[in-house]
Amino acid sequence: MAEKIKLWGRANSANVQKVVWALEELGLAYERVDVGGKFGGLDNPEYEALNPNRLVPAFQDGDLTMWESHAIVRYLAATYGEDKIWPADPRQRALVDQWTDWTSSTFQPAWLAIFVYFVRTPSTVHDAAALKAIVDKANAAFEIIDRNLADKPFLAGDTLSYADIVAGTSLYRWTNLNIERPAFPNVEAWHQRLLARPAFVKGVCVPFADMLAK
Ligand SMILES: N[C@@H](CCC(=O)N[C@@H](CS)C(=O)NCC(=O)O)C(=O)O
Repeated sequence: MAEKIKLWGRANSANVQKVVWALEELGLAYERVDVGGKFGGLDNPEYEALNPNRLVPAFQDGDLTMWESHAIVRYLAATYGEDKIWPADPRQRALVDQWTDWTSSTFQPAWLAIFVYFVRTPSTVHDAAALKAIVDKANAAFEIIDRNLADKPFLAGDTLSYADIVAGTSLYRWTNLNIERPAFPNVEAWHQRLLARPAFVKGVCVPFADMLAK
């Protein structure tokens, strides 16, 4: 029998959450091992052999060992997705890749900067102007998503793709942090659509209060 898929990484890591969501979405059996954050373990030579960056996630499927969350999600989509989260049509696939690459280059750095601010900065020393500058940058990226979703339910079209998985992981934290959020009705409708999916709720809606600076 094939070895079970093994995912290394704490459940409250955004990049691990993408992989959990994809695994759940595809109904795959897997084992997740808590490493990173308060669990430590990333500096062990055994872990470094799985991910030389000493970051989570790391991933194993049989004799395949790999890292980089988006590449892992793409692998799962290609191997087990059939036509589910990995469109076969090259033109549709191009749009999925576009939103996925944009998430890496632009969107994730923008929204994660807000989270990192709350992780590193105790509320007693919050600098309103500095926080606003970070939040404005993230909101500009959310606005691009909002405009895109004006005429479609998911980022690349009519059905959920792995682009929704890598970008939608932002929504739980973004909506649960104490920040000013302009009304983005299409983002909100997308969020509600994702909340109806048990795989999103299990993978992404993971409490994070204990990660924030007091
Ligand atoms: N580009 C990498 C980034 C990985 C990354 O930055 N992981 C963070 C958590 S989201 C990490 O390992 N932090 C150290 C820790 O958890 O202890 C990916 O997408 O897999």
